[in-house]
Amino acid sequence: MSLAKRAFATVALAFAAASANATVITLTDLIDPNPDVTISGTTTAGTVKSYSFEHNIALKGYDFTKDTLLSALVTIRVIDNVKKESEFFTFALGAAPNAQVVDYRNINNGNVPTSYPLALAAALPDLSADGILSITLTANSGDFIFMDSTLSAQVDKAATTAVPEPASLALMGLGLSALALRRRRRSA
Ligand SMILES: [Ca+2]
Ligand SMILES: [Ca+2]
Ligand SMILES: [Ca+2]
Repeated sequence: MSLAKRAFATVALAFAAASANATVITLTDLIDPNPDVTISGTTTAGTVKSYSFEHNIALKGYDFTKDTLLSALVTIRVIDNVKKESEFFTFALGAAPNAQVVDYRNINNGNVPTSYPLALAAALPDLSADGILSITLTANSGDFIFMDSTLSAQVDKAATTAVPEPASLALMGLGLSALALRRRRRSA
């Protein structure tokens, strides 16, 4: 194999190695209303019956056209330290036909927040499609206070396509012509 051919093969191998490396990363998104939101089954001043918000991992580096969403976990934190009673409430993740709806009964009364970790199952395709997941918290009776929601997603970043940058191509071309020149000189 000529020197030029060997040099070219080495460069080609380097590009192939770079393109084969897919990486799994964790993206997190926090929704933290300030002040916290009181959600109440009986609408009173300063409360809502339902509260909706959106997690968006497209803004955190998820490219829905190329990346693969492997899994996601939403952790919703609430507290019931004002009107302490037994409440009925619903968390709805995603939209039809990929909605994931969970009904709950009673948040512990007191000053310690309660965490609800929800692994995305039915709603995973909703998030995967565009990086956005809408969530609606509803009080059917009683009340509670929504503190914050954290989405943590495992994303397989798409393999970088082997498109060498113009600069690398130019350098490679330069190297090859130098080699060719040397060979010509030597054989002359
Ligand atoms: Ca309660
Ligand atoms: Ca309550
Ligand atoms: Ca908050």
